[in-house]
Order: sequence, then structure tokens, then C-alpha cells
Amino acid sequence: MAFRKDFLWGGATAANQCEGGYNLDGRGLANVDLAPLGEKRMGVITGQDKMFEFVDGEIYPAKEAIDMYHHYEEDISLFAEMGFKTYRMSIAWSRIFPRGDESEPNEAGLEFYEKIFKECKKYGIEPLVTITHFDCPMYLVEKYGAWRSRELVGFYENLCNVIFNRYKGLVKYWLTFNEINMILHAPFMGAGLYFAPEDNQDQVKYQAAHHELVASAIATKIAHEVDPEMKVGCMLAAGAYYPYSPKPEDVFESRQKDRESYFFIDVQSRGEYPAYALKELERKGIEIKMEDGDLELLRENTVDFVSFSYYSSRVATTDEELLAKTEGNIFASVANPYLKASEWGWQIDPMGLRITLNDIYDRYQKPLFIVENGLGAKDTPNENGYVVDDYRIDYLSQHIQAMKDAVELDGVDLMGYTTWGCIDLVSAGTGQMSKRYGFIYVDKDDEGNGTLKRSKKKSFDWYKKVIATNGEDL
Ligand code: BGP
Repeated sequence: MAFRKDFLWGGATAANQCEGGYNLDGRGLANVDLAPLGEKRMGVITGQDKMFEFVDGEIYPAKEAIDMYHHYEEDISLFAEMGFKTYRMSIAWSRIFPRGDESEPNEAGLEFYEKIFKECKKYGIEPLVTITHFDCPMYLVEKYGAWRSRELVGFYENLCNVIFNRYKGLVKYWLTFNEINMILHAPFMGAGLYFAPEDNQDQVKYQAAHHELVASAIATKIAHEVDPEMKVGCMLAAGAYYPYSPKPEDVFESRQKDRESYFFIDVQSRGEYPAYALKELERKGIEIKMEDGDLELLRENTVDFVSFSYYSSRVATTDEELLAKTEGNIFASVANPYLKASEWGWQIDPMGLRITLNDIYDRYQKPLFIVENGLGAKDTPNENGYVVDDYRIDYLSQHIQAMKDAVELDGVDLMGYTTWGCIDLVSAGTGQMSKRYGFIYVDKDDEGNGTLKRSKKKSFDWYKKVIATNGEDL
């Protein structure tokens, strides 16, 4: 058998993409509620942007999403029916601290997640909780400039103290920041950062990243103090870079691109700023302000496991003409002529997952956890309301086969796999409902119409079988 006996099979979601109930029981607003649709959604935002004159109608997707706020019992029972061993979800910071800088938490927010965790436990499902999945309370964004301010470290520490103590015994696995490297690519969506025209954006991003890295180390420290059973992981938007050609410059560029992402995990998992990063920061004229004790904190509180999302590999080149075609991609990647793409243009590369798993394992030698992977597709229910999603089954089975190869043939230590959007939810990148990943269909369209009724797709029974056979029968 390829996978461990206690392999953590499951699915993943994020609070604002599925919960809805954006203003219920005292929840405050967050950056992810107010990210604009269209091209600015993932991109750079300036301080003058109209999003700061918030109007109720513009809240999206958290306004309703798939209303898991009221459907969680039904949804978790469906996860249990598939045999989930784990459910990756995130807490919305602004449910627990509506402004973010209060000293006392909002009890109603804490109770909501407690109910969810207890519901999971009822079925023997181990929650895997992302502490921040891109979200930052909007009050902290406006008052402090989000993670550009050192004060955020203290507010995050307070959040961690509260949740670790409250959920001790209920939650064992935690992730500190979803796709921490996204701060470089989607600074507002990913970390609440927006810029004034005079800002040196790289300076702001790396300073904010330092604050997140310190906050992540503090979280790891507190978790281990509160309950030595707790395991804390970092989380990377992964996907190995291939050189476009064997030209040495392309090969070097592909390594540089990988390092851009690995930098974060090098700090979180090895405990220090790597030499290449120090040189690069110096070249860019970036000076990171650190406090006494920061380096020691980072060194002494490395993560227990390394988790990542994988959707596709990427391709790097130094060829200016080819590079010009990558503008607008969230990760600058040239199209790979050997791969097909999904209907949303994401290239499909199961072998790339095996390569990525090997790269990361070679680098860190810690247990790995794939916490996002999946196919975003436009599903159309047939006349019986049933979605025959063979394309999704194909995608997932090929990726699970690649995982198996990495474990069985290459010796990678893999602890679990949670597919992204196990129930249809709102897409982070497009803000649309029609980019679906789930085993469970949710009746809602891009205009917000629909009954929110849940129904099983063909992939539901397929995944159930995969879990029941611990990945033997794909
Ligand atoms: C990751 C995010 C998720 C998620 C996923 C799919 O970057 O962590 O929140 O949404 O990508 O992306 P999309 O929703 O744009 O298809």
C-alpha cells in the first residue's frame, strides 16, 4: 500500500468563499469581502480606491457564498459520507475579532467554529484549520495598513492565543497563512496591502512578509505550549518551474523563480533567511526592519510539516518576447506546449505534482501535506440534475497516481491530501460561482440566483471509493 494507514484524505474550503453570513453575529468586514471584481481583484490596489467607500451591495462573495453558515451540518454529513478523515477550513478572523485589535473576542464567532469542529468530530473527521486564508479585518487594513504594520503581529498573536486555548482537544492541525507567497503576487487579496503612489512596493511587501513570518513563528510557539499534540504547518502556493529551454539562462531563471516562493518556506521550515534572499533584498535596496529576538524566534519555532497547493507547473524563461505574453498571469509563466489546459486556462500537469513533491521533500525533509489540488470546471447538470464530471475524475486520479509514485517510488513522506473546493464555492480568482471544483454541486449561478440545494456529482462516489481503498482503486 502506497499511502500511510492514517493518511488524511479530505477536502478544503476557505471561510469567505463558502460561509456567507458576512454580518451575522457580530462578524466584521475583511479585505477578502471587499476585493473588487475584474482585473484588480488579485492585483495591486492604490489607497484611493473606491473599495474603501464600502456600500452594502458590493460585498462579495461573503455576502452569501454557498451559505455554509446555515448549511454546515448538511455539508459535513456529506463529507462524512465520502469518508473524509480531515476537513480543511479556515476561520474568519473578523468573526472572532470583528475589528482585529480588540482585547476580548466575540463569543458568537468562537461558538460558530466550535459547533463546526464538534460536528466534524462526531464523524471522526479531524479539522485542519487555516488561521488566515488571505483575510485581514478591514479595520486593520484601514487603521494600520494591514501587515505593513508591526502591530499586526500582536493582534495575530492574540487571535492565536484565543483559538488555541479554546479549541484545544478539538483541533490538532493548523496552518498559519494560506499561500504565504501570494503576498508578492496579490498583495491586497492575499494580505490586505494597498499602496500609496510614493511607496516602494517591494519594500512594503517584504516588510509585511517579515511580519507574517514572525507571526507564524509565534503561532507555532504558542500552539506547542498550549498543547504539545498540536501540529503547525506552513502553506505555499507551489508548482515547480521548468526552464523553457535547456539554455543555461533559462535553467537559472527557473531556479530563481522557485526561490522566490521557497524563500518563505525556507524561513518557516529551516528557521532562517536564506543567503540568496539576503543578497536579492540587498540588490533591490530593501531593508527589513527587525526587532531584537526576531531571528531567534524564527530559528526556534519552525513548522512541524510543510503544506502546499498545487494546480499546475510553471515555465520560466529570460526571453523578453515570450515574457511579454505572460502579463496578467498571477505567476509569470510561459505556456508549456506539452500540456493541455483546463477551460479556465490552467495547464494540467500531474507529473509536475510528483516533481514538486520531490523538490519540496528534498529541500525540507519534513512530512508534506497537499492541501489544495483540483480542477475548476463549468459543470452542467443533466436532465436529472446530475453532474457527470468524468473530466474531474480524470484530473484527480492522475494527480493521485502522481502522489502515489512520489511516495512509493521516490520515498516522499506524504501525510494527507485535501482537494480544493470539495463542495462548490465561490472562486477566489474570478469571484465567480461557475468555476466549480466540488464533488457536491451547489445550485447557484454567477448572478446569485439558485436554491443553494446540494447534490452529489459523479465524482462524489468515485472519491468515496478512493478513500475507502486508501488510494488503491483510482
Ligand atoms: C488558491 C486559493 C484558494 C482557491 C484556489 C483556486 O490560490 O488558496 O482560495 O480559490 O486557489 O483558485 P480559484 O478560486 O481562483 O479558481
